[in-house]
Amino acid sequence: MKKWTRKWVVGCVVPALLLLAGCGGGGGGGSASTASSSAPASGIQERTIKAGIGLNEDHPEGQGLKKFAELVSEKSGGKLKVIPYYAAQLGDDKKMTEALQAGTQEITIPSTSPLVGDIKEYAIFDFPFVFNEEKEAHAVLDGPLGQKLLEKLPAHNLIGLGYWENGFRNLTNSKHPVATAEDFKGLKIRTMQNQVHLEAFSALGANPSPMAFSEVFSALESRTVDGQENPLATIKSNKYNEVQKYLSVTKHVYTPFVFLVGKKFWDKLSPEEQQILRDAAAEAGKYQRELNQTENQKALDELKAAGMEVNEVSAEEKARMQEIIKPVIDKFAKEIGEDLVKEMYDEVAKVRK
Ligand code: TK8
Repeated sequence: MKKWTRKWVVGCVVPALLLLAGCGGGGGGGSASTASSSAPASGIQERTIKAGIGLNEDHPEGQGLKKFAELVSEKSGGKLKVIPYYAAQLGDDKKMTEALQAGTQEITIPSTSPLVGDIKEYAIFDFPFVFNEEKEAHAVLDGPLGQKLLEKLPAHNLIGLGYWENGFRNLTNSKHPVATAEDFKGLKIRTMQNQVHLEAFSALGANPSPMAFSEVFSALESRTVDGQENPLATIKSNKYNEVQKYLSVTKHVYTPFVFLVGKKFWDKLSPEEQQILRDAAAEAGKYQRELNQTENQKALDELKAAGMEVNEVSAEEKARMQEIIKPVIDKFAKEIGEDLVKEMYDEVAKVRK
């Protein structure tokens, strides 16, 4: 009895606002005992939220995360404190996602590509040459298909609050410009840990080597691999120009970021707290995408100025690359579900009309 009283005092009387919000309801002590173990009915508690990403603070993803932290603080009257960790300080995409599932980290914003081992449907965003412009990708991600994929996440102990942007990926390497399908031959290219990327680069005759993101710079520097592929702002932010000579504007695939919250943590939040995180992720995401597009445009000139040799890739050559990769894509489309793949192409066609 004594114990129960102490718990009640700590849980309800001390945070006076919570007394009204979470523990009120006329004398039944029941709601007090649920406050620490499961979702409170309402109210905002003091919480510290660890949010880690793979990219640097100066990258649009880092700036978006910073904005998210500010918005959450604002909306919660300073009670919810998001602590951002940049540059894979807490680990790479896969490791941080596992930490969310285990409940030892609250938020991460990884590329969808390394999640495909768990959630195979995300592989549709690894198909090369599906999107030509950002707005086509956004239509798919923000529409019913993107939503459907977010709904797969809770079964994996994750909650998805929407998609941020890494963007169109381009190839860099230390050997020669890549302008034709044949130019891939023999190049040792670091890819994300993703089967579609692996098989697509193999089909082009390259020698792909899957690797976590934080290992890429030193692998390029030591020439363990010849090249890598990432969006321009990411190439710039991670200073790959210091260890790579050639930048080929392949725009071969658009890969998104997915905003993830650990379900174990999410289930402890009140509906008000959940709404704050939802709203802040959407608002900061809009800001992040806009900034990302500006940065991607600026980065090309900056990388040239930094000494990279840049070449464009013609539409004809891209079509040839697409043709070579087609058997790989057909195979994965079967595995993922051809309806889902068709839904994606239909949505893109709608935007193009
Ligand atoms: C950052 C990664 C990265 C991705 C990669 O955490 O691994 O190449 O493009 O941006 O998600």
